[in-house]
Amino acid sequence: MSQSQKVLVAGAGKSGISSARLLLAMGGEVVLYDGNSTLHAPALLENFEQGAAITVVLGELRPENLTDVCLCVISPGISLEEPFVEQIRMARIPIWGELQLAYHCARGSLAAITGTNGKTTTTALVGEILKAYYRDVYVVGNIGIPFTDVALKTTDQSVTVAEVSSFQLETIVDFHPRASAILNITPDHLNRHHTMERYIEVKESITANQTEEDVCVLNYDDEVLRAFGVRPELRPRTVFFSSRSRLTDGYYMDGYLIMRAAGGRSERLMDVRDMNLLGRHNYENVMAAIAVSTAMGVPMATILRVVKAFQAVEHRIEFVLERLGVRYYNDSKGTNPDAAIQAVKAMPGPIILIGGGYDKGSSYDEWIESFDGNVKYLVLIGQTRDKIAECARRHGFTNIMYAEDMAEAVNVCAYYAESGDCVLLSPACASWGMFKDYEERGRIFKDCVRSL
Ligand code: UMA
Repeated sequence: MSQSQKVLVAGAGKSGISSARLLLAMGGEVVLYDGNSTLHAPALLENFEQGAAITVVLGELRPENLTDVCLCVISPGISLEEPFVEQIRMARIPIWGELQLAYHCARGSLAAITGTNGKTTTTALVGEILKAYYRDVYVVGNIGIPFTDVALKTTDQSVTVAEVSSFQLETIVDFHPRASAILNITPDHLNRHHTMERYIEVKESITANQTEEDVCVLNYDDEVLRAFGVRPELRPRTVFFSSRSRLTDGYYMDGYLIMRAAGGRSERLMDVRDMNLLGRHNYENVMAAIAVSTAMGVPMATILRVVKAFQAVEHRIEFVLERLGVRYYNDSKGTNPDAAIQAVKAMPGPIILIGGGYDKGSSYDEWIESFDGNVKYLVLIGQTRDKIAECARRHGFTNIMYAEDMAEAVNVCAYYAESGDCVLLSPACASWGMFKDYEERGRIFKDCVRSL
């Protein structure tokens, strides 16, 4: 990036601020654009040094804002179908995602983890494993710390693990991880990607620039990924994991044991009862983390030691507290029906469930079916309340209550819960509309629970 280069950064959230800082640090000039005209430009500028070569444009992007712009770095939350993106394309300005910019500027080796669910837990676990073996480790991406935040700190010796969303993958160019993982693909974000085919294609593009020397870790139990793993044009070496089938090569479960197989010979790695994570989906996350960490050069003894000590990440089936014999769990990261199904299945007792939120165009049928007699009451909040209630009634589930906010929802749950029950926040919906993000939703839930 040279002094003369002017870059339009689209989106003034975490990714945009961090991209702008990186570009400025490299000597570039930045136009920071956000479609939300109610943002406050002076407050945004406080994120930068005084006199930095940055201007803020809010609301409408005008043609003159694109004068001399040679690149657009777009935030993951912005759809490529936004009208201003067409303006940028017409001006023949290349579009990179924030992830691509970070990759372009970063050094060292990289592991990248995607999938509809489990990617935050798997990324955090791989991060802990890498930290136990390497000195200079960064854990970044969709997990909450933009990769652009640390890109300039990385060195040839550093190791980075990135949680990568489909939104970020839409705008990669030469993004090339040494190890990639696709944990599973179930319907999500269809309001953005429109079809399942397109969503799958975007997820699979994590391997687009990998070579024969790289590794791609895939879930054998996911039909789409099983077929993808044996496609002749897939260049990286495939490593499968399975919680349902005995594999001749890869990682699989034999009862409670995680096994590693190579050339038809199997060895026992660990007993899942020796770790703190609950549920089959977590055993899958652990197998994926073992496979990725192995591909990143960490010895098995180190990997297993860290796996056994690892605790659930915040907001993902996170145990909050026990009160009057009722256990409270925060699964605010259950932002789609599939993730929420996993949380329902992982609960150790009858459930009083808080669900609902922003409508991403999901279908809730499978989620409601997964209740399977284990959910006593469903307390609904947010925009999707009516849609979920209607779906639940169609499936014969009628123990439904509405709450106006999280405090009311938690109070209703506490009132109906009996000793031995679990109160679970696992909304199956995004948080937008009622909360800034799923983290805020989870924290508010925990605060309400603690003040019961
Ligand atoms: N904006 C526009 N025009 C639009 C849409 C948004 O200008 O059409 C502006 C908004 O006004 C806002 C800014 O863009 O000011 C927000 O940008 P963003 O939505 O990209 O959010 P960031 O704060 O940059 O956070 C992003 C990720 N958000 C999304 O992908 C929606 C965060 O993932 C991620 O942690 C962060 O970068 C750091 O890498 C969150 C997420 O919800 C957790 N991810 C989705 C998920 O996990 O399901 C993919």
